Amino acid sequence: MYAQMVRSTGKGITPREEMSAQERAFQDRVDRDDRIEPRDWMPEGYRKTLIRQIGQHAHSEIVGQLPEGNWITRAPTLERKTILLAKVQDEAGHGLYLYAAAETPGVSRDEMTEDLLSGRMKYSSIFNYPTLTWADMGAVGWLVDGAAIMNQVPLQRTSYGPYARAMVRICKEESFHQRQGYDIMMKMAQGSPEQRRMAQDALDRFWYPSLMMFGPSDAESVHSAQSMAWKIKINTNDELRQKFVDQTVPQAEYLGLTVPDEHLTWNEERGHYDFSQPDWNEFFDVLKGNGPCNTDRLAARRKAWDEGAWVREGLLAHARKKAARHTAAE
Ligand code: BYC
Repeated sequence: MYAQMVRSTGKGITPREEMSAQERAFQDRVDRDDRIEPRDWMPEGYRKTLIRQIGQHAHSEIVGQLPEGNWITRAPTLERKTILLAKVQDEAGHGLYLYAAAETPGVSRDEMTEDLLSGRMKYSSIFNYPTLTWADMGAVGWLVDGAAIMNQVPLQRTSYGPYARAMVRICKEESFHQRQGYDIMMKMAQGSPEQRRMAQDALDRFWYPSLMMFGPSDAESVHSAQSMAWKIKINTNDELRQKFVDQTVPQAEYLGLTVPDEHLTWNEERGHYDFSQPDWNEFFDVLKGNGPCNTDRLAARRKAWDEGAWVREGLLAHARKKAARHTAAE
């Protein structure tokens, strides 16, 4: 019932010789790094990919508030509470910019929400994991926002203008989020033995789900080739995952914590860390709706949607009255 349905239909790139003249001219614009704007002609596949990716991203920001919202009333100090509150509010703002960007290629926010609630649209797998202790607020900021930034900084150069522009502010705010998470981890890692244990436990539980955020391996990624040709995606899933591991392992070492991967080693020849892949069966299972929190997350979104119905109806009634008054005055 709460499945985030796996309905990938990507089939790789349309070869240039099979493109219409209009599609070729569009691809040339993308290749020249022109920005595509909402009123420009675009292939139907490009439009659909934008709605899928930006919409999924918007849903992730909104659902992403839930695991952290859980800790606002439980934050250990007033200062931590205000910081966390500000972060969660930022995520709401990100959701709003992204819904606005996703609407520009021609879908309404209501339709996207209905698609989320019916399981036709996804949100990031990471938010189907619970936040069990205060250290999880550190791990979420450090690892989850860290992974989000790794993915989103290149998206500032994505070919679609409204998406690229939304990313600029989002990335600035995500960078603050990541630092606040790392700051919590530092305090915990330098704290009592119990606090250190909590910090290690949070890293143990969030490490592999964070690696999953970048999506399936390149060999399994159905959309990467076409999305990269259109510059909706700038890097492959595996490239970003590797960059994330390379950046994060020294940060864990600085904290004195151990990344839960016995195969993690620096590969001098490649100039990168070798690391274990996440359990991809678990990833696809979470996408199908079977993660620990899928049911709760969608139930919370459905409740908010249902309880907000009177606001939407009131706004629509007001807009109709205003339009009627305007017409009568003319
Ligand atoms: N979770 O062909 P692929 C955040 C789906 S959180 C769920 O590689 P694509 C935040 C994928 O949609 C991050 N589903 O797909 C942080 C596709 O299924 P559909 C949100 C996933 O799109 C802190 C299928 O698997 N960021 O910002 O080329 C607090 C095959 O995958 C996931 C974004 O959304 C996943 N992890 O690449 C609050 C960034 N991975 O759609 C908020 C923008 C894959 O065909 N998005 N799938 O049914 C992207 O960069 C890309 O969409 C992805 C996936 C890298 C996520």
